[in-house]
Amino acid sequence: MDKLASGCLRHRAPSSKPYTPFQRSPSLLAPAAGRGRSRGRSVSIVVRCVLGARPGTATTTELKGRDDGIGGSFDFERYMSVRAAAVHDALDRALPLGLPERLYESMRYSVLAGGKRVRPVLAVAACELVGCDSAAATPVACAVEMIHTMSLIHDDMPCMDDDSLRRGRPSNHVAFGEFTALLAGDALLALAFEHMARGCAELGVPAERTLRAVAELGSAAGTGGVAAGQVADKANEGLPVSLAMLEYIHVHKTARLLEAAAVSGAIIGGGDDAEIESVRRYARCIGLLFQVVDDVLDMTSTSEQLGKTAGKDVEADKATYPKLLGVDQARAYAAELLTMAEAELEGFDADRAAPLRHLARFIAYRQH
Ligand code: GRG
Repeated sequence: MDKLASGCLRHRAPSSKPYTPFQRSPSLLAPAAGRGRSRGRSVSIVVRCVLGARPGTATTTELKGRDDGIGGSFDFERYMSVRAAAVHDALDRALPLGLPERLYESMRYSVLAGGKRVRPVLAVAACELVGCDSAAATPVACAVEMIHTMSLIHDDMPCMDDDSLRRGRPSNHVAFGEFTALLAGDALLALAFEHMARGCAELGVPAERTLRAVAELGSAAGTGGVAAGQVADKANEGLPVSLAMLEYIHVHKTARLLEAAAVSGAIIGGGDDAEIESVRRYARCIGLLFQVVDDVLDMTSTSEQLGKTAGKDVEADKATYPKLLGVDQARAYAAELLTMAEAELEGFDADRAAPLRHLARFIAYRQH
């Protein structure tokens, strides 16, 4: 970790101002001043590689956990695959084939195509972090994956990024045509909120928690997040982009949905306000970290490795962290974000925080 952290100080958060558009967002990421919770037992984690140096996850763990990866020590790969499989099955059930068949086929094609399932696992892990069973977070986990998938479908369309490859297969509009893809995205967005409302009610989640989580996800998808970030991204295409604007775009387009996934999970799980705000700060760090890593991977990986078109940012002369900072400094910034994210988990029970701690590292060290 020392090696990782040593290059992180050049872009340290300058202040702790609130979340405001067009403000350099690391200011949001400043760790909170002392929370009143006792520190949990530390987890034994060995980081074996530096950013970008090795495929797979970055962690080695002692294995003696429960079957789902949680226990006295922790098997992250097992945890991730069990939780991701549960989400996949729940998505499959949430989206049975119906009429109009082509619309359902198109929705299922993209939702069930795989993907890393980082956002839904974040929601589940945050729910568990605050002491609730993972099952309570299943509807919100599905909802966030539906929103994410719809954003990918629309992002690939000719009027947006015009990309023909997604999750290792032809993009939705290539497979189903443009108007079906557009409507599949629309329907997924609507279904996300319907599914969440119904699913949480069926599980007996208190209605005020569901409402709060719905507002969180709605804001993150729309004007407070993905849609706003995408508009700014498109409007600035071909223009010189400052670091502040780049960060505005990435915080909104990418980080807000990751943040909302984790925050919604913590809300549904019954976290108190202090816990929810810690989760928010953690997730803001990893949300931005996710995009910084994405930018680096776009520049340094192949399409085969990514399952989507590599080098698109460079080809389109897009502003990215490696372009503005250089690859080494972009990696150093990622390392700083990882350190800040992990610091936010220190007030929680270490066993319960282990999935989120490992998830942050998974995001930092991922290869696709
Ligand atoms: C959500 C209302 C609404 C509109 C969408 C098109 C659009 C507006 C936004 C584009 C958002 C976008 C595609 C941002 C990029 C986020 C990103 C880094 C995606 C890749 O996520 P991964 O790597 O993908 O988690 P997988 O396939 O693994 O799930």
